[in-house]
Amino acid sequence: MTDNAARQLASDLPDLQAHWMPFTGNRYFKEHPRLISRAQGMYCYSHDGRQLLDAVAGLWCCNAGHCHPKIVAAIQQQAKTLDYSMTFQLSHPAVFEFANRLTDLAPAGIDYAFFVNSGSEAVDTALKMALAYHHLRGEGARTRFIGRERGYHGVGFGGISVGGLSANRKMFGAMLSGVDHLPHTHDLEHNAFTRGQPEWGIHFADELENIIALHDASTIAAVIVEPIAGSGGVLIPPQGYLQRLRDICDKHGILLIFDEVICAFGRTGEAFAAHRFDVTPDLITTAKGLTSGTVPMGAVLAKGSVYDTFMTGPDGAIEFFHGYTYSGHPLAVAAGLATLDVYLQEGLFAHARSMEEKFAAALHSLQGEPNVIDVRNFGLIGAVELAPIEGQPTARAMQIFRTCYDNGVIIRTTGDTLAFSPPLIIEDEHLEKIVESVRTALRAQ
Ligand code: PXG
Repeated sequence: MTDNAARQLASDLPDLQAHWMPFTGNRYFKEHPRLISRAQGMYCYSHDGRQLLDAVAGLWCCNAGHCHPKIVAAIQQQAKTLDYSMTFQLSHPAVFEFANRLTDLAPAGIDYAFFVNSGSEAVDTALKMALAYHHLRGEGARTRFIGRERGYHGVGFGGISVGGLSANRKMFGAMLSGVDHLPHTHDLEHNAFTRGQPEWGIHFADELENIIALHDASTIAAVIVEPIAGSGGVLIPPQGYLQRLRDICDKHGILLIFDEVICAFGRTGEAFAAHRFDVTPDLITTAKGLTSGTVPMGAVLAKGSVYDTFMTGPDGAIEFFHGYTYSGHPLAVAAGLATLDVYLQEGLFAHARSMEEKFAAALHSLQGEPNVIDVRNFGLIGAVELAPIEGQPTARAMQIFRTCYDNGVIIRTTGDTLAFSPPLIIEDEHLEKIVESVRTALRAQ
């Protein structure tokens, strides 16, 4: 038995050794484990009996709150009715219903849903759709993608290639070739402590014209951006920025992909950020809130004009050579249908919208606390950026994360930014507890 195993047995923990944890400092974690054993509504409960208010909805995903009884019941029922059905050349009824319901909810013109199992798969699928779309239209030279600095699009080779976070890219070789990046839109000098969308910064979109001029539009397949960049630090698009990207893409025949893995399903107070910003892309990637985080699932939602381009060729021919064993898995579909019911029947998108001002006011009340250099917000997504400790980037935010955890609140950090994306069921008392816990942690530094 390892030392760890002995210690864990003594404290009723499992042996932590064999699990290679994702995006985690494994050695630190295994010395300082934090395990969540159950969750309900706004709260998680740790292995050692703490009640923890969840200010990040799991990992930006449990939008309906944890263990919602209707979603739980739907999953239980499905598990004993149909565990699995092939979805290649055979299928099951509910997946069609889910696609219809989702596309009804999506912006006008987005009429088709392709199911996958995660955000990363959604991104790779959308990139492949874009390449194939141009190929089918006789423009096979359009093979380049334009992503954005500080963008996060998951961890597949496509996603890290168009993504703009150096740590996620630097050890993984050449990735996809032919990718360029827009500049990110974060500028503290002009926009620090802005509530909602900054007025300054639309010109960042014009950089797309320069990139197009460099490579020529005839070589570019698609531009992919998160409407609000999440993992890269919660970067809110300047006013008019997304529309400008749309206009430039239209002018040059380039597809626009919105990666709404975080932004969809009420995060901005609407079903999709595309609604809230009133800009319709050609493809939307989504996941997370699609099933409120309960069963892994993602989707690519496509404009009719994209789908129609594929619907050619001989009768019976497969139009898109792509799909996953678990595309449209019955359990995920059941969870997704129940999740949509909960969102709509309980008015959670409208509730999120109604909490937006209070959420903004609460976060912005942290302006002036020690080392706070920016606060930004949109919908129920927010960030507090901290001045890094010299020579120790990320350490200050991690310290605040740990103090908040010890005080019963789970927040998320990205770099030296604290990120907030609470379940949409949040009420005043939760908001107050989150902000006071962060305030206390900031003052205790
Ligand atoms: N696109 C976006 C915009 C995302 O936020 C993905 C794609 C990938 O989804 P999957 O399901 O493959 O993880 C994401 C995921 C964080 C964090 O701490 C965020 C994500 C994943 C892990 C950590 O900010 N977002």
